[in-house]
Amino acid sequence: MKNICKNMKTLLPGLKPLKAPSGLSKKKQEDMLYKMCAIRAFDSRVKELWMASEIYGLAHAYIGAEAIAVGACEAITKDDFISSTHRGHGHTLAKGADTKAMMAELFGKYEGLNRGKGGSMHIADVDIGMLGATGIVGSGMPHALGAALSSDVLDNGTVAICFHGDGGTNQGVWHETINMAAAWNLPVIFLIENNQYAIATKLEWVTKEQDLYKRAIGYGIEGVQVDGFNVFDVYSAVKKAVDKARKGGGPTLIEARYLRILGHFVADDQAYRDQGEISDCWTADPVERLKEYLVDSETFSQAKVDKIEQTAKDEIEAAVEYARNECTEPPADTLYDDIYANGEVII
Ligand SMILES: Cc1ncc(C[n+]2csc(CCOP(=O)(O)OP(=O)(O)O)c2C)c(N)n1
Repeated sequence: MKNICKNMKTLLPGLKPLKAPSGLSKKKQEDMLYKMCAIRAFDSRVKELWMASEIYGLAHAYIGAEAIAVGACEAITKDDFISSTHRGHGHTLAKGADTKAMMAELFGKYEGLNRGKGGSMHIADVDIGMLGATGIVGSGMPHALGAALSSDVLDNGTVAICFHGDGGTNQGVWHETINMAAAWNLPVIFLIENNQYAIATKLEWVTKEQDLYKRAIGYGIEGVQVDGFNVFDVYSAVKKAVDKARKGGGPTLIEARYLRILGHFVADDQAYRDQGEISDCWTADPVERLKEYLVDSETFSQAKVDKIEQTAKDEIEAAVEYARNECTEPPADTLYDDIYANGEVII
């Protein structure tokens, strides 16, 4: 593995070479690489399209965090649930959303996943258990709790994963949700994506205990810290937590440590940040680390890895072309559709 800077070592104490868990099939490893490459390509194009004013609404790239969403979603099934954040493209793609319908949504087109009304920050795909991205920090917590409560009431064995940032952990709803999940022993995994920043605020400025997983002790549940740049680490920790939750073992708090590589939103130039720290982040690039591991471990040839990456890029490019050229603007008379569950609008 390439040199990891001192700062990185301090922030990511668990950073070590990748190693696939024993028994993880080649197919699963290929899926992981494909999805991580697709997320990277999707958000790289979103950044360009946003800067060119081709897509609407604020957009937050998931670049650098791909290992977290993919590692976690590979450990659950289509019937399970996830709740998301303002940085939700990676979660949605990892859960299996259609790339064309997703890109159309960001273009504000009628063929989009949410008919163009959700956009980047409120994208949802309930059919695959993706309960929704949300612009309100911390508000995905009760969504996941509700899904876990329904699993308990219906006794159907499903689990819910709640993705959220380190900034979200200082919201009141975070504490209320985990306390209730713990007290009622619900099948939910709280997955903190700790990238050390909430917009331009460093975690250390606002939180005394930097190891956020340790908060689990206060709720009487298990807490685990993993390297968020390492897809296999995330996968193994989430799989263990999911297996436990399905057997009635209750919630787990997982802190996936990574560093935000890009700005808070796609046009943020991070002038408030040490530029050396940003370039150092790229040495831990989760996509490159996975590609390197798969070739070095002779799981796949370099040609196969290149092909997987190119196929993912091509899929995203086809999604851009579809959203740009084949989709339509929402008709004006659909403005009030899909706002209330029963379709009634009271003005
Ligand atoms: C309740 C609430 N407070 C403040 C904001 C403004 N805001 C948007 S994103 C953000 C930072 C979130 O940081 P974090 O949860 O760590 O997620 P990250 O962006 O790092 O992935 C803030 C403060 C908001 N959207 N909602």
